[in-house]
Amino acid sequence: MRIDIISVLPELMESPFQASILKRAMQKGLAEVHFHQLRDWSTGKHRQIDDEPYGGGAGMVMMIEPIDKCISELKTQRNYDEIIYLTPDGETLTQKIANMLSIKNNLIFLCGHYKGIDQRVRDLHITKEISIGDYVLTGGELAACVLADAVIRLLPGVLNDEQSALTDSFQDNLLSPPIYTRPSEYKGLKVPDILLSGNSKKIEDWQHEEALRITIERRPDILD
Ligand code: 6GU
Repeated sequence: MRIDIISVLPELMESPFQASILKRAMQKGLAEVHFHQLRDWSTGKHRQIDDEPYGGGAGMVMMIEPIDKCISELKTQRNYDEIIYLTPDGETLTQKIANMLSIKNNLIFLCGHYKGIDQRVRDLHITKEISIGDYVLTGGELAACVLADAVIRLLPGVLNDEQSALTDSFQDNLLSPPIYTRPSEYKGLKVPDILLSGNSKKIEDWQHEEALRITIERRPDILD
């Protein structure tokens, strides 16, 4: 998978891809992420990429020209499956959306800033608008990292069997059951006996019941 990320602050997004699982995914050639500095596409004097809104109002609007030039150039190089604008008024990111994107080959993520982008960019190029939750960030960059992480970890070969994405919370509409590791007792706090029983059928039943209990308690909205 290839992800092209367009932003005025690409440096903000470097470290998430330089550690742990995402780093390994890059090194193995399973994913490549390319950053594009939007200002490189400005034709203005001071590499300007925003301007005042028509009709007035507070805040600046990201101009159509630099974004269109950047996306149009990328489109001449390969076919993109989705061109995604990260914006608080987009569709809220879910595991289902991450699963769907993980089977694509080429994606563009466009990070918004200021009051947003000229509507004509959305009409012309954007195929999907995604938010990562009901709160406001200063820009789309952190959201782009969240989305890239959620998608890249699902690519075949990125996780090993132990890290398998199939047992993640949300993947089966259930949150995860409680987990424990050694020691079996710490300051009087004991690991549930069932997990030490060696009876894998009983353990599985217990884990499912606990997952169900926790989901009903915390997130009844995600249950089938
Ligand atoms: Cl994608 N962008 C911004 N600026 N804020 C957000 C967001 C995106 N998702 C949630 N809040």
